[in-house]
Amino acid sequence: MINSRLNLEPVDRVKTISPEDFLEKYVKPQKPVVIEQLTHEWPAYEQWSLSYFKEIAGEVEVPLYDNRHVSAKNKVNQPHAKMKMKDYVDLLKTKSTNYRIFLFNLMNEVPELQKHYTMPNLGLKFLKKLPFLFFGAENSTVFMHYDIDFSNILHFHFEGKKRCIIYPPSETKFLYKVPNALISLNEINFNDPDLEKFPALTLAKGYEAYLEHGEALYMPEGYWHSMTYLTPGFSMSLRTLPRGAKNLSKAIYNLTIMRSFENIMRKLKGDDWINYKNKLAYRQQQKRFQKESHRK
Ligand SMILES: O=C(O)CCC(=O)C(=O)O
Ligand SMILES: [Fe+2]
Repeated sequence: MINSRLNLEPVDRVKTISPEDFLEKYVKPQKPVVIEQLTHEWPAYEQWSLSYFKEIAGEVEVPLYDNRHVSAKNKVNQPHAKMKMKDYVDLLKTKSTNYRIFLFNLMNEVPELQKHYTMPNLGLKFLKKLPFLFFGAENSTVFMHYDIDFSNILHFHFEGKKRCIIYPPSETKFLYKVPNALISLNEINFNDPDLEKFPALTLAKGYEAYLEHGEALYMPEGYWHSMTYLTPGFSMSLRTLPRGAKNLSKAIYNLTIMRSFENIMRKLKGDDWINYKNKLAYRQQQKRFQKESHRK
């Protein structure tokens, strides 16, 4: 375990699960679970590796992201570099890069990959058109965030080993959320948090999971997640739309009003807007923390 100072319990693990049990025990209560053998019948389970992707998608130009902080110039969704897949896989194996592939629909470029998996029979309808891929080198970390569309996510991991720290939406109030964004303060390292500076984190109750080749993590709607690649590897995520009207309307709000407002403010105010939001996030969180501690 990398740190035991955050309040994290291990995610439940099952080898396999019936759709009835999955819906009843995990989807209804919106609880995460790792399904260890969901991919064992897939050709992907045998075939997918970094070397295989180099072979089958070597010439595809892939967008890459590193962990530079958000600024008016560097929008969250804008790639920081591009490279051919074959060169990227070589770089990954040298272990010394922060560049990650994030939310890339490689299946569009290499449709053959779609023959290597099937939609899991878990009682949820996954969106066939949106199988996203993520790649990372040893020790690269994906900042703490939740996904804009509030979907239920099945996150499959391949090749390496990965650590996932996740929090239910109920914990948002302790996570130093940046206003009008879906991220925690960039400055927090969830693998080694400065709890003197960010004491509210000690109140947040979350989960952690270590994923190995072929394992799938179910993350319910609006769950916060931060992933660390412990060895070079890659993941695929499948998603479903939120089930209730409340989260669906939040998703629509995020994708429309929140995004446009953010873009306008960044255009008008640039980095001042981003610095203002970060300071506000910290101040508000500290105030809430002090109130909460008084009550105890
Ligand atoms: O593991 C990663 O690289 C990011 C995963 C993620 O953010 C997601 O599946 O939504
Ligand atoms: Fe995500």
